[in-house]
Amino acid sequence: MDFDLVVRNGIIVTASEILQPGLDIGIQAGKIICIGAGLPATANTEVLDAEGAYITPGGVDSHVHLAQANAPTGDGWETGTRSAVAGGTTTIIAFASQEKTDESLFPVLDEYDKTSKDQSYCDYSYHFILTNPTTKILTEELPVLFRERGISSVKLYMTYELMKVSDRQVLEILFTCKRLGMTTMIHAESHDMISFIIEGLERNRNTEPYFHAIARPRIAEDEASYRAISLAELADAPMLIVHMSSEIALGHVREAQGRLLPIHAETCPQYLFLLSENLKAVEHDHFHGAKHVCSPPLRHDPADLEGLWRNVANGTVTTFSSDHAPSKYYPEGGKRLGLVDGIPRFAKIPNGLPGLETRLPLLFNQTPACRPEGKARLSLPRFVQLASTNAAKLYGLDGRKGSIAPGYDADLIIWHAGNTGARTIHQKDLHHDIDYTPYEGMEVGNWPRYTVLRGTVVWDQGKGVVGKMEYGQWLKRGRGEVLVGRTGNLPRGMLPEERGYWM
Ligand code: DUC
Ligand code: ZN
Ligand code: ZN
Repeated sequence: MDFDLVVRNGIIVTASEILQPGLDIGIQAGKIICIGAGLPATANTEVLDAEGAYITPGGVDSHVHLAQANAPTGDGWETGTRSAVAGGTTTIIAFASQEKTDESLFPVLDEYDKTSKDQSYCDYSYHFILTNPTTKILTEELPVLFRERGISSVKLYMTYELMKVSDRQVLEILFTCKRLGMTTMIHAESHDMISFIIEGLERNRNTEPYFHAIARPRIAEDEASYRAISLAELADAPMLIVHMSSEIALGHVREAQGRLLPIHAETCPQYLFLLSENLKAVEHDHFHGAKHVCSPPLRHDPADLEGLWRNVANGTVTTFSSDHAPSKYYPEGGKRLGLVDGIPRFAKIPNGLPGLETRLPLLFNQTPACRPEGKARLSLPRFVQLASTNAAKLYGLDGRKGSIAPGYDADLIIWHAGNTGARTIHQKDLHHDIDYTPYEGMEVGNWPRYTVLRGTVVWDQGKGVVGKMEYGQWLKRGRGEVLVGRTGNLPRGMLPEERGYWM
């Protein structure tokens, strides 16, 4: 067997196992062909020595915003995906977003395709954000988008005047997605609670960045999450609640999962590592807290972080994504849009943080690879589930992405051996096109030494990003897998024949 690449001498970690040390991965035409001891190398074979380091699947980040019209100072495809590979991520799923006035999704998709074509360092796909789910879109367009373009998931917002859909529309979308085999993602925060509080804060002139966290209390997420789960239960449809930040809301998810409802949860680094006190930051000017404005907001108490970590460890959380949705701080159109005539107005600060490049090192730092005995928050296989495998399965990429096994794309992270990869996170070392990182100064015990995408090294920590921008491929996705529970449930108290009366 003539391999193009053999990766030797690593410790391979999958979503279920840590394989014995010293196995080789044989790669041909971008695919993993076999795993074994002492695989042969010919004159045509490149050999990469992992030197005993852990090897995990290339990261799959299923929640990334690039080239979004509402974030003109955010990352585009070139810079966003460059930072992805530098942090070990080989696949992203970004968002193509419908505006309320868009009557058809096809022109939206074509426009968005122009922003990504030949401009991605990593492989990619899109979710569609639906803001105006007309009958034509639901009955005629979504089936074609799924069948022909491989877009098998949509995201909905329960808040934001310009984005939100009503509960009735959520139901219509859930029933449609269930029928088509698409996955529904939902941003669950109560719009009415938030807009009511914002009015009061503005009336009382409490408009500094910190008040963003006051405007969107945990109860707004808790209530909307429970409502979203109830709508999914009525529709008997799989759902993923995105960027969860509240232990109570995760408790609703866990309770639903306990009843075998197919409810999945996503969380993000900011809700595991950062607190609302960051919104009071005044490093260079009094408005610096704006750098930490994201929604849901950062929570107040270290106990909030602990609550989330428990849900990461106990299996309630299905995916760990960056929600990379940044805006620069200084340039016009960025975070300082919230400074109106010199007066802070938190409600006008663009929402979102950068995090694509730092997502995996921050999580890997919580595994036994970087922590002393007994101090790790998650096992290495659990890291792999959260970093890669679960998102690949949930969003219809299984068999190709998210695992180290024969037949899969040869997407790998080769970490540094032992404790030789420790690093402090500094903005100056990152590859995004954003002028800050919220993780500045944090220490991580390891960093990807090599990132391999389809058998090609695209990141080499010694040399930098060595992949080519046009190398990233569009991924036509299939039907997502239900990873938690199952469909076929009856809402509590409903008679078996009841749905038949109205469906
Ligand atoms: N929702 C996201 O998914 N990302 C950024 C901001 C938001 O509200
Ligand atoms: Zn959101
Ligand atoms: Zn997002």
